[in-house]
Amino acid sequence: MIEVEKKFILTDEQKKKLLDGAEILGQKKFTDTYYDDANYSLTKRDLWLRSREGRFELKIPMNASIDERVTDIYRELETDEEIAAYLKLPEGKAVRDALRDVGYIPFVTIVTTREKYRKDGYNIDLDAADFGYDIAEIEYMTDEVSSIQEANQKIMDYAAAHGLSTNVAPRGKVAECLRRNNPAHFQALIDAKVIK
Ligand code: V4E
Repeated sequence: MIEVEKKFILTDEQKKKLLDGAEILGQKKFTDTYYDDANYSLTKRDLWLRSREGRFELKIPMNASIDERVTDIYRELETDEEIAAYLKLPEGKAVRDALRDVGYIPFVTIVTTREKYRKDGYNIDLDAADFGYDIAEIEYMTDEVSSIQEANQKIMDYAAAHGLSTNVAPRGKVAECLRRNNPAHFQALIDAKVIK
């Protein structure tokens, strides 16, 4: 699947307006552990490998350059086979073992409590991360590359119609956690123009 999403830090008033009339899909709590090697080889290429509740997932960027991007666009690989093939991991081993053998180790673990909503065809997630950071996402999922640009524009228009500023890009949970706890990794991602 391809995910097109935009992050926001909401005021109480913006949250009320955005959720007005939304269908609540539920609340869940999950743990993400992100992996990289000592040179930050994955994240410096904007590749995000994580284990969510024990299942590996890899986000692959489909974005324009950081200065041009208006939303975050990533393709998601969700099977061990796809991830092992993409990362060219040694064959014949469980992904967790193969990752360790080639030097990918955990660099951050975040527990998120997420409220999920649906409104007008969009997924709206309100996340509270365990290190004290709240962030909202408006998200559109597609499996058609041809509908990415349309989704991009629709999210921007939708956000603007709800009084949300679209010319700021708040840091995601991982970026903010690195800023607070791992300045060297954070700076490497800024230098690589992966985050601002
Ligand atoms: C893509 C990315 C990271 C991986 C985590 O992505 P995120 O969407 O924050 O996580 P989450 O929990 O909402 O995943 P979901 O449940 O939606 O699959 S960490 C950093 N990035 C890139 C990134 C970026 N380039 N710019 C900004 C402002 N934030 C994050």
